[in-house]
Amino acid sequence: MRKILITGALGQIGSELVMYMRNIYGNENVIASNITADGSKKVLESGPFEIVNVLNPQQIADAVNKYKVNTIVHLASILSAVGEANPVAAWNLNMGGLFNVLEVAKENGCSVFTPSSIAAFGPSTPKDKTPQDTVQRPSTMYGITKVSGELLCDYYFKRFNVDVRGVRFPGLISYETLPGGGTTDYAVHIYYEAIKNKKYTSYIKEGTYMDMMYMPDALEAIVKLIEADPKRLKHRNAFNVTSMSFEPEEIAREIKKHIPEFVMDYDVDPIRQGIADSWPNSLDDSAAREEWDWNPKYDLAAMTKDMLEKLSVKLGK
Ligand code: VAH
Repeated sequence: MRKILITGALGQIGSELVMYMRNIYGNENVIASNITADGSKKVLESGPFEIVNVLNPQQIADAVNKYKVNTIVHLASILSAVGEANPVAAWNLNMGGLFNVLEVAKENGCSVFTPSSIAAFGPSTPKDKTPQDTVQRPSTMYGITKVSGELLCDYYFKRFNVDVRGVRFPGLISYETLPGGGTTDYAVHIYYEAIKNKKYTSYIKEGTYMDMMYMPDALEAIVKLIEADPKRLKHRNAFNVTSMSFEPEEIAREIKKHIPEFVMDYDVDPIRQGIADSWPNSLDDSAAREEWDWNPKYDLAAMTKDMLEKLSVKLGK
């Protein structure tokens, strides 16, 4: 039976992954951990919770030993926009935290899942249908930590036989917990603003394509890869995964099908626009489909319908 420790469990992915995994593996077998206890009551009250600062390896080891953990899902990370504002903090947390998790996993025989990102690609990467194996020269500190993390995970697998796996997530869209300082966050905020104010001012300019994914598909991808037959895996860390690629005008048009009076204008943020311009327009996710049956269910139309329905309830509109 899996005993799973999730770091960053009160963040955008973690707050939903904890509940998703508790439904599959049992509440007591999924230990949520976070640097603070400030977040989802559902997570805090439905199963074990520990305060863990991933920069303190003893706290990770104590949680692993206390619950006899055999699987670590490492999500604690600083995202792209916050990372550009605080590059030293981003390097320290993203690399220091991952290193500590891999060392604890090595010493305790744990497997590891940790996500990379489309941010691991840069301006010299082929932009359309970006291949699984290609040039990776990211131009953001976040992207540098992601490609470095991919290489560190490959090293721990090859050198120490730590069963570590990961995906390159695109922008993740969800209604439970807001994202924490990314570049793709506009694709979440637009839904909140459409319901609250029927208008949105985008900080990403028209025509800027980025890969995106609805959270239900992301949660399924994590568990599918964790449970995949290792003999099928030709890659391990950082499978390209995507569900859709769109630019601001396309998501606005889809919202207008539900809220006809919705209007969008632009006030472009040069920093986040520069980050977005350095990323791919679309990924080739064929390796994930071939090696562990990746198969997303939500496209832009289905995601928009569900997001607006769920947010109308959440926002009492
Ligand atoms: C960010 N949402 O914008 C994250 C993600 C692909 C982007 O890594 O930084």
